[in-house]
Amino acid sequence: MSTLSLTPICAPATPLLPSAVVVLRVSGPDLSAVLLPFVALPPPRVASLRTLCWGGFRERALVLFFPGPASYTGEDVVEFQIHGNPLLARRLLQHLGTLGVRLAEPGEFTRRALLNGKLGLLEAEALRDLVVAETDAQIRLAQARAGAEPDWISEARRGLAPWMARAEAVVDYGEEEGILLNLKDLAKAMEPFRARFHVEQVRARAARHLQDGIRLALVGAPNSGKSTLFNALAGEDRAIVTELPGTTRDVLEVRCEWRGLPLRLFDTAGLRESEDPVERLGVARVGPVLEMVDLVLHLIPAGVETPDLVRTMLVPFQAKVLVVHTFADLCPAPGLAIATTLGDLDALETGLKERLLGGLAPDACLGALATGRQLELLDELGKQLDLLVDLDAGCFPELPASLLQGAWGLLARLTGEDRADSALDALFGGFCLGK
Ligand SMILES: Nc1nc2c(ncn2[C@@H]2O[C@H](COP(=O)(O)OP(=O)(O)O)[C@@H](O)[C@H]2O)c(=O)[nH]1
Ligand SMILES: [Mg+2]
Repeated sequence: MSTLSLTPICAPATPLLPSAVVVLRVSGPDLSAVLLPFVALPPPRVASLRTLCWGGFRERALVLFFPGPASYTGEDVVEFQIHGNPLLARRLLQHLGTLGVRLAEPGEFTRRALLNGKLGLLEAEALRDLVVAETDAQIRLAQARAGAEPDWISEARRGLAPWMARAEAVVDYGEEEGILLNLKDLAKAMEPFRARFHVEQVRARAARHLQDGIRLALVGAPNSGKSTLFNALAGEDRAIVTELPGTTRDVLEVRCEWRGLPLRLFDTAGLRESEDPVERLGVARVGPVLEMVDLVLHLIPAGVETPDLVRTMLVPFQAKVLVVHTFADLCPAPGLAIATTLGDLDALETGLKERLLGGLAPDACLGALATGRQLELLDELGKQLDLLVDLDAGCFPELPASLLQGAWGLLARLTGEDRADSALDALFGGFCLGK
């Protein structure tokens, strides 16, 4: 493994807050020489006490040295564990600057690890999600993705390679050599991969909802039970509930986990024509919420007609509307019906899981792809394979060759082997400093 020779970088690996210990991390080539004027590095991987002297400070610190390539970044890595004073930490970082060690950009340690082949793009994306996970399930999902590349990706690569070679040979020498590509055999060979990609698409959609959290808007006419449901799902009394219509006038937001679903809930003002300027402002705020959420729960009290205003407002969002009949304790209702004040919300749980997780149990999503980038590429792969399996017998030989190449390229983009800077920039922009 060859490491790229880059400027040494440093960053706090722990938050800079008054605390027991702050860890500062340095990565770069040949750190023994770079840091020599400041500290004699201890033997590899042995935590050792050193007295660090600079700028009038005398700090007893624990120092760890991980020589490259057996380190997180693949370069030499040094960790300083100092007393948890944020100012002291900043002063030490400044001092490292005088030794030619610059402050790292967000995610730069992991970026170097990736460039040095210590981890793949899928793994790096999983690490980012692990760091920001807010629920147990999100941590488990991110951890399951942080291991080796999924089997089905390597299997698809192995399966595609010989066909790609054959299809290209047909394009290059087909006529002279009389080589032909049997499209039926090709379709037969591709079918298992196509089937697997489609399974992975379903799993990835569900995993993405679980990993990112689900943005859910509660919408409907006044007094349809929105705020009551909001409080019930959040497990706390956040929104004011009254029998008076028009109580909720602003958008309320809460993050919670409800029956295993990580939710970001939005309670909204009841939709109706109103003379009250404050209520009108509240209604005007519903539109942008409808735009940004993953799913809209349209609450309709059982046995009550939906007002035209509500119907009209929801038309552009039909694809993400789920109708929920409320007050099922007072009146029988068709379809998804709940009685919030009685705590009867089972139908909602089933409906949400069916709609958002495709009926999969959260554990069935472990190890699935889960980011928007991954999902987009997976959808493209699915389409590419659909085309390959359905090729017309009379098609030009260039077509299967280019479809196979396309699929191959998509797999490379998925795992980051194409080293596209745009994907890396997007990813590491979302990292924290020192990771
Ligand atoms: N019986 C019954 N009453 C409910 C139910 N959901 C809400 N309510 C009551 O209906 C009234 C209006 O509810 P609220 O949540 O403020 O409606 P919103 O205007 O849509 O936010 C309150 O008095 C609630 O206690 C339900 O499922 N059954
Ligand atoms: Mg309300």
